[in-house]
Amino acid sequence: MFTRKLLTLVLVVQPGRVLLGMKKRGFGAGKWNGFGGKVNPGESIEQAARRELLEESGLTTNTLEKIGNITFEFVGETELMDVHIYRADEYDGEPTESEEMRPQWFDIDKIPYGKMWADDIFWFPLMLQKKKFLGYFKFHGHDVILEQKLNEVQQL
Ligand code: 8OG
Repeated sequence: MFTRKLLTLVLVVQPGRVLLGMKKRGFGAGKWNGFGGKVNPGESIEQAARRELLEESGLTTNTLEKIGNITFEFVGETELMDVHIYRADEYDGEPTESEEMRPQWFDIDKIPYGKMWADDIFWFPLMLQKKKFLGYFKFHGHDVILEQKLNEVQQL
C-alpha cells in the first residue's frame, strides 16, 4: 500500500535564464533545484508553492502557472512523492539566500543538469517551452532511475 505526500516546486523563468537554488540541507542537499517543499495541513497547493518560494528565495509572484505533476517512487519506500510543478514568469523582490537555498541565475544553455535530480534533464526542456506534462519516475537511491514515464498534456 502506498501513501502520497504532496509537495510543490516553483521555477522562476526570465527570457534566456532560470533561477535555481543550491539546496544546503535536508532532502536533495548539494543539488540545484527550483524552490518548494511540503504542503501543510489546511493549505492549498498553490498557497504552499507561494509560501515556499518566499521562504527559500525571498521572491513573490503574481504569475504562477501550473506546468507539471510528477510522482516519484523510491524503491523500498511506501510513500510516493506527488510534486506539483509551477512556472513563474514574473517576480517581485531580490533573490536572497535562505537557510535552505542559495539562489543563482543560470543561462538556459548552461543549466547544471549534472548537479540536479536525474529526472530534471527530461522535463526541464518541456517546462522551458511552456509545455505541460505528467510524469512518473521510480528511483533506486537518489541517483538511479529504474522506470520513467513522461507525457505532454493539454491540461493538468
Ligand atoms: O521540503 P523539501 O525540501 O524536502 O522538499 C523537496 C523538494 O524537492 C520539493 O520542492 C520537491 C522537490 N523534488 C523532489 N524530487 C525532485 C526531483 O526529482 N526533481 C526536482 N527538480 N525536484 C524534486 O522531491
